[in-house]
Amino acid sequence: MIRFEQTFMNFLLQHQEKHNRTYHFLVLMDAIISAGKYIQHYYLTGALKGNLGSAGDINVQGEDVMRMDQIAQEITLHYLKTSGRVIHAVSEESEEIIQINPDGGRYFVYFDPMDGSSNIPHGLPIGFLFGIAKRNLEGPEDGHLRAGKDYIAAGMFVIPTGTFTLGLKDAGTWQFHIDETMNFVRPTQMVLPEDPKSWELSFNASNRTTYAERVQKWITENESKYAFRYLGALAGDFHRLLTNGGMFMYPAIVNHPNPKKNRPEGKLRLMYESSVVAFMCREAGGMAVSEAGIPILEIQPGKHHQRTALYVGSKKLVEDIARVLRNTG
Ligand code: AHM
Ligand code: MG
Repeated sequence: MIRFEQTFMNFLLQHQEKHNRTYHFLVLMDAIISAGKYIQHYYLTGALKGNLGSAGDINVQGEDVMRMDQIAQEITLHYLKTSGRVIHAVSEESEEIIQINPDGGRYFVYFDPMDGSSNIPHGLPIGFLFGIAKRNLEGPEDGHLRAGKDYIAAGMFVIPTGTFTLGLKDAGTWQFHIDETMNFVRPTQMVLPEDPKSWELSFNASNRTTYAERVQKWITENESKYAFRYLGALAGDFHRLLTNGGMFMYPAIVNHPNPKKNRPEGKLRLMYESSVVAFMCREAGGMAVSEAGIPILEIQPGKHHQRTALYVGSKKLVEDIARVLRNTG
């Protein structure tokens, strides 16, 4: 007997039918899945084709190297356009908001097609992160930039690992694995573990002395309780977190010996990095806050490439550091 696995598309179709939703979201997700698979293919074959170098390099065939992040951007925009469902997109790879289908579209997509770029030359995991919001169907659409709480879904591919994770509004966070036929299959609901024994802490330790004193103090008091892991690609670190629990943080840099290198706003981008993992984390029972200790999902972006500090993970741990950040505990 052949053992068949449920595919992502079948899972989503059932989800849409159960909630009396239209198929527009399926069409959009089909496009995003196609982009994810195509980027995965390019990444896996990249070292041999010479695509993992930096732009300006020449590959072994004597051709100009196209940077992987440019390739991933081109692929994603192609599929978003052909879906016919996207009003406009915001991408880390494009300075401006990208108008796609302002009249007929239904969704806004915020994405980073190649996050964790320092891993690219090594072929190590990177992420394709995306958040989706819907056009205002009741009144006039002002096209404003949405806070994470207004996303209807957010997800990530961990490439080339072959996993795809999607948070659906009020319907959980689900993980899928790529199979031999390049289908994402076997939906598994992700729920952060309550038991701290598997929890891990994840932050760039070399930045540690540049964090606010209260954050440094919190780390000193708490780090010995947990294992430490850091991959340098948010999607990969967050992927571990979803199974093991704990906290990933990219705090504000406020005490750098060279003040020009301070990043009081943090490093990660709100719309297509922090809000994306915060959304998936909420749907898996966790939470995320900013340097001010307020929920990431509540932050209304003022500009599309806005940055924020990020503390995301198991509720108890994030609530604990949030009290410190708000100076209330
Ligand atoms: P990128 O968009 O330039 O790749 O930067 C985002 C990445 C995240 O994936 C990762 O968590 C973080 O930056 C790592 O930064 P650092 O090298 O400063 O630790
Ligand atoms: Mg990025």
